[in-house]
Amino acid sequence: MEALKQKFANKALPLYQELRAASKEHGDIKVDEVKLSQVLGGARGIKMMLWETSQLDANKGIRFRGYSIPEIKELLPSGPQGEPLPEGLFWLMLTDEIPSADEVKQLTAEWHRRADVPQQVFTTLDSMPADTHPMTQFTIGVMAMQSDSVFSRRYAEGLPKSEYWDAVYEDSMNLIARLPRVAAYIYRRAFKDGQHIEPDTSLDYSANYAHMLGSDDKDFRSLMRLYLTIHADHEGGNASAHTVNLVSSTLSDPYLAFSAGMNALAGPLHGLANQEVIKWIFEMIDSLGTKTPTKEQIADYVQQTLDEGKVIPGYGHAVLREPDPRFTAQRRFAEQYITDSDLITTVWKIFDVVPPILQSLGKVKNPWPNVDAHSGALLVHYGFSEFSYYTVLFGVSRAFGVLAAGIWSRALGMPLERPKSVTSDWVRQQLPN
Ligand code: AMX
Repeated sequence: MEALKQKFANKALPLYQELRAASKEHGDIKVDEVKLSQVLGGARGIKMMLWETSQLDANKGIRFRGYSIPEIKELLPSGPQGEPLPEGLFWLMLTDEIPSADEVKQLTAEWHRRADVPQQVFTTLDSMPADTHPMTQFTIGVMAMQSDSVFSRRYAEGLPKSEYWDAVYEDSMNLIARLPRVAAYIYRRAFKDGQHIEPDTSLDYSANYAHMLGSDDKDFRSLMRLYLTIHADHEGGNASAHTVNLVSSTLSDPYLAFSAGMNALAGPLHGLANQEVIKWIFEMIDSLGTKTPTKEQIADYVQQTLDEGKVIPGYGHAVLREPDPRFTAQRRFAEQYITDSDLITTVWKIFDVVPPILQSLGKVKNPWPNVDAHSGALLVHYGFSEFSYYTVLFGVSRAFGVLAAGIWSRALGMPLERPKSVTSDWVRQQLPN
């Protein structure tokens, strides 16, 4: 058994016993109360699922196994310019241990070994119009691999419950390994006349993905390492993670569950916001006729967007109540690597202008930027201006978190997820006369 799988098994199996005992002996402990406003308000804040890999603090942002993004950047094995390798984050999420550089190297090699994409994926993608939205191609590409699922095959053969996690681990490792090839294939067929680039197995996961997209720029490789690390997980309640959790709780295999989650990520209030942000900025620049808008011009454009009944993409969050540390990490990256971008300067001006305007509306709970407010401008800087592709990058990264969490869920014996719904008649009956 490879080292990562063994380490995971050593951690997970005792925890399974511990949580079962806790549920049996202390199952009546109350952990939450649900208000009507939560039932009618998208279930915000209701504690109702176990998610081992990360936890989100409203003010401090995401913690991966307790580590903040600056700590992750400091502690995880990194690429040549110091940006963390997402391989290390995956290891941490599965084992609760910071891996050594050598362990991360082994994981990179393991993923290269598993990275062969079945021909039917390319055939399926090639049968669709090249201008099909890249996120649609992505979920279809993932679904085209489902017939390879180790979990589905072994389940049909009578897999015992105690071994579910093992088969889910195999599928998750294969899926993560294959995603860059599938995702790069979609990019090249949609935007580069189908001129595909073969993988380079001498590179780490992120650099190889960047290479297959068409860039061997060393700074872009670093950006990809950072990007794939910081987008990987955001606890379990967000729409894509929760979808994966819900679907996999039915014992749908990781291919089915992950592609379901990607359909949630493809919504404009969630992962599609990264495309919406840059689209909105380009429209603003077009409409103002300048690439260097002033703060006053930006403020007027923000007001116009709000007057049209639209949201300001990249701002606000269902949980966060401070600027997203993932935004800040991207800003730091830009400060370090990029000196001459009007677009990035505009992103920073928007950051100065938008929060007070949203605050003045009196209803927006979080006026601060989220992860999506910055990423597009960085990608455009390195030549990737095809913004309809951006959510696919997010999706490749999100696989690390949701699939690691999925392995945990099966190892911990999590049951079918099935919360309770109510009708409006029921709601009326609760109200005072
Ligand atoms: N611009 C304008 N209005 C906003 C707003 C924004 N960026 N963010 C919130 N609001 C509005 C809401 O639409 C809602 O208005 P309503 O009462 O008239 O319907 C009101 O403020 C209260 O909303 P909230 O409680 O602050 O936010 P929420 O938890 O319901 O929604 C989110 C969170 C992210 C969907 C919302 O902030 C939003 O639409 N932001 C813009 C889209 C975006 O950037 N999404 C990406 C989020 C991160 C991610 O998942 N990748």
